[in-house]
Amino acid sequence: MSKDTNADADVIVVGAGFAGMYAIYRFRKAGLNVKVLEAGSDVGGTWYWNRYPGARCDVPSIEYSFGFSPELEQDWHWPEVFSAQPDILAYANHITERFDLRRDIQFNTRVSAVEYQDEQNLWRLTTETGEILSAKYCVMATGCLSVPNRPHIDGEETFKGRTLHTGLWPKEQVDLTGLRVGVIGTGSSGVQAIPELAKQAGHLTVFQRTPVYTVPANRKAMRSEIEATFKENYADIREMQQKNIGGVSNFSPSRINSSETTSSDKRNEKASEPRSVPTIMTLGKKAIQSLIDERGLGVLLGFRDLLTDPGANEIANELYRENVLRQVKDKDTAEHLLTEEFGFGCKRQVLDRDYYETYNRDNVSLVDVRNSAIQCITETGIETSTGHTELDVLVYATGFDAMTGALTRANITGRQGKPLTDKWVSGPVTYLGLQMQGFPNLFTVTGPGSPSVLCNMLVAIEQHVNWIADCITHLRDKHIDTIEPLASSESDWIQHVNEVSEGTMYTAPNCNSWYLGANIEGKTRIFMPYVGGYPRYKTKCDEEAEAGYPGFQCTSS
Ligand code: NA7
Repeated sequence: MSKDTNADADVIVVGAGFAGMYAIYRFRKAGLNVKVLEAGSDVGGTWYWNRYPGARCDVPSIEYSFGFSPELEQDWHWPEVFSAQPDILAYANHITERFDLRRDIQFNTRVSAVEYQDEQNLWRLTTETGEILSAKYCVMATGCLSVPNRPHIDGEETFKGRTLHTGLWPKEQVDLTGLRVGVIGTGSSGVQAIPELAKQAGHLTVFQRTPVYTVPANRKAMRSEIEATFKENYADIREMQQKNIGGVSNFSPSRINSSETTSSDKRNEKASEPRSVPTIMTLGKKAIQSLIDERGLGVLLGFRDLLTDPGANEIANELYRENVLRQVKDKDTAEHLLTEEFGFGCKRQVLDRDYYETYNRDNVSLVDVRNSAIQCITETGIETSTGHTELDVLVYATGFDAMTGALTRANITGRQGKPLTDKWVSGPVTYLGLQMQGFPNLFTVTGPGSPSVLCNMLVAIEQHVNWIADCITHLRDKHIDTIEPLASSESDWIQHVNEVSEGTMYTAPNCNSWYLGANIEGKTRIFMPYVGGYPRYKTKCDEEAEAGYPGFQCTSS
């Protein structure tokens, strides 16, 4: 119960992924009474739902971890450099126990409406079971990749086999031994799942609409001496994250210098160290091929001009194609696994374990649906324009209604009952990805218009939750009833978000990514995350708070 009103809590948070979990910890610290509503039966969000074989994080675990508790940092052990889903979920559960978060979470509770009550200045949330809860502040911690996209395919309801989605993978073991399995989709989820499914299935057929750019992931176990070095330097790592465009320190134990320099000297050195990284254009194709021979295709990602210089991007594409053609034995399959339609950097970079090698297995076949279009799903499989594939199991690895899906589906209405979907009819409009005009005291964590998915999510989450907690504390201290952005702040910000994305590989006309909403039929094509970099973004948020929120309208009774 809220101390100030008859509401059920001071703040209701929707979602108990990492954002909702940290919100409990941080809001409690700010003296707020918090209640979290979560659709799943436990914590973890993305890592709770995405249990498909091969699911893994593409940010090193030392970095993809919370920085708010130095004790937690020291105590937790990551078994691998890039963690698998079970280890990340174990981390989420550990945090939940350690900070006693469960008592403020109501599980198995899906929110069906989020409505602002003008008269009472309260947010009223209705659950699917008809329960009604209210609070002065509402925080949507609903995740960026939390609404699975399952495209409609004619005849899908007739399929007699089992249907699965990577983003809704069952908790219990799925036994595919000896079965004929089909996978639709070759984004990150498909690419991670395909090698694992191939090991289990009798036969695996991959239905690919668009070839992917993927490079081998780092698959090293966490060595104890390396882990110790990371842990000794955690304060520096966190500071470096704050200065990095993607919220990742890229700290390397080999960069630690002699013991003569003080810790703060080292910090300053590292922060200002110029990166003399050679470019694709200066090194040239032959030298880069030698590097690929030595260290794998992933070296291509180390060159910054890959994303900014079309000439460099073209060289990278050529090298990529040549190397994939060498790896995949069947030349026809290899050709189909490659695209010339768009370059590196348009879509989120995928990291894999044995993706291309998997196509050399006898029990794996590729159907390129660009020239063998899916016509329908039948009782026993998939019918394409070139034939029928018999299947026992069909796996949709078809992604998410990203960034806005969870918000537009929550039936949010603001002042005078105005739906958020009306406001966002031409794409999401927010100020800093944190708030929307017309929706007072409603906050979004890692919302569209913030760095979110282009940043280390745990860094982005901590920054947003801290900002929201400080904002609510300010409102309380100053006896302010409502806060929402000025219309001009929103329009200026959205203009800026669009401007910084222009001319990047992300928004090239031939690029159709989920960043642009292009994977969802009928969704407005607009680049949703903020690509101007985390440090620049954080400075802007800090300036707002320090100046007393001049970009927002506040009201007091
Ligand atoms: P993605 O990256 O959106 O990939 C979805 C895949 O599914 C992609 O290959 C799509 O092809 C394919 N797809 C979608 N609809 C269809 C239909 N109707 N027919 C055939 N193929 C289809 O989602 P992921 O889950 O892999 O990854 C999302 C993010 O999660 C990832 O970037 C990481 O950040 C974690 P398309 O390219 O649209 O032609």
